[in-house]
Amino acid sequence: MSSGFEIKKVEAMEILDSRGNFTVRTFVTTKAGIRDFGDAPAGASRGIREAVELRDEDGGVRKAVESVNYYINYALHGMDVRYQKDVDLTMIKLDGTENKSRLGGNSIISTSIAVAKTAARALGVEVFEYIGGFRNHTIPVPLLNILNGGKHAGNQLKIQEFIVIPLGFDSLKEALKASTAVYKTLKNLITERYGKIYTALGDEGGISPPLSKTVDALDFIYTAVKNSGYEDKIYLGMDAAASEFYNERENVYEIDGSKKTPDEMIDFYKDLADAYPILYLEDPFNENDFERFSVLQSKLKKVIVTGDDLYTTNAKYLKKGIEAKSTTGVIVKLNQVGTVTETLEFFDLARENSIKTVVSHRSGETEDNFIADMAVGLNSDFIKTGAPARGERTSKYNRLLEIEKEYGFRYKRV
Ligand code: 2PG
Ligand code: MG
Repeated sequence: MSSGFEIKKVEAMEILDSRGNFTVRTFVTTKAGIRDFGDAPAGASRGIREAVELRDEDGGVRKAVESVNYYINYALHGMDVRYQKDVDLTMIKLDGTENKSRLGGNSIISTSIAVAKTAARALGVEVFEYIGGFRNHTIPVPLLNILNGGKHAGNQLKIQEFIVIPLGFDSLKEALKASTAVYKTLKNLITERYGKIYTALGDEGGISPPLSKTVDALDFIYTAVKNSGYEDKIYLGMDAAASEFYNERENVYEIDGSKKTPDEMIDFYKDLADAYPILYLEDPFNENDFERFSVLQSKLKKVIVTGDDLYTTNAKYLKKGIEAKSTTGVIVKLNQVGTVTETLEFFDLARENSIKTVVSHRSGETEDNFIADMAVGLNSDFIKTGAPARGERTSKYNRLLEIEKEYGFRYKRV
């Protein structure tokens, strides 16, 4: 008997991402004619254990589109969109590789997201409700990357992201009001010192001034926080993305004009955490050094040391991190592992172990706001989705504002 929830067609196309690269958008249509889409985002500072993004020689994603249109479309035909796990396992099996390199992580994740959104639409519920079920819903605290360095910028800063964290507000709207005030104050401070040209926006909407030292960036941001009057409510964070400046041959980190041993890096972070109200530190070491993460976490008890490239949203590696007590936070990125089902498994494992969750965008994004619904649905602690600027970032913030206004969920306390 046909229920109408069965998949009639899975079809992909090439669309543009926020860096002007092509990426995959996949549409799923049910027999009842319900249709929705999912997009594959793209990282620049990728972890070595991530699902493989299938790319053509000329940078396009036609091969990935073909994966969807032929193999995936055929394999999922007639399956029920409400059976997300079956759908995802079918794609995993069809791919047959450890890192989804045959069909492509981008083909699989865009389909997986499209299936989830189509199921919600077919059931007539919001995407966050569909994902969350009985979980409490709250609006996650945003980690706003307002100053860019590393691979996302053209300056000399080695740390990739300088983040502000608005805590203790009554709503996301209030939190964003305060954060945008800091963002604008920071822009003014940079304009005064270096000129307006350096307030042009980087990949994630942060500014990228001509700074070269980590403390200088923190100084500017902290001054902006104080000048805006939010010293008691806005904290700081960083994503070092340290694999990008790790020199494996010499086992040193090349940062701030010097070479630092892993032990010296521990002191480096400790000094920064003593000098500034740092609450969050992502990927402070290279992606294989589970032990150093845990040494740092044990020394900086108040800081949420967080694994991104360390885990690549893969439960297998998180288990290792839990054993080593590597971090008290995890980044959750759908396209790192490649399916919604595996992402949820990873999320639940983190939750069961009282690890803070950060649902995250990629530096290359589209206007798809699925992660906003996912963060609310899963009751995530944080969402990391860039500066409060550029459409592909604001689409997530605006969806959160819409959910907050419409449903009145409370702003997360962490
Ligand atoms: C990160 C991400 C997103 P990318 O390292 O956390 O901010 O960057 O998407 O380039 O890996
Ligand atoms: Mg990161």
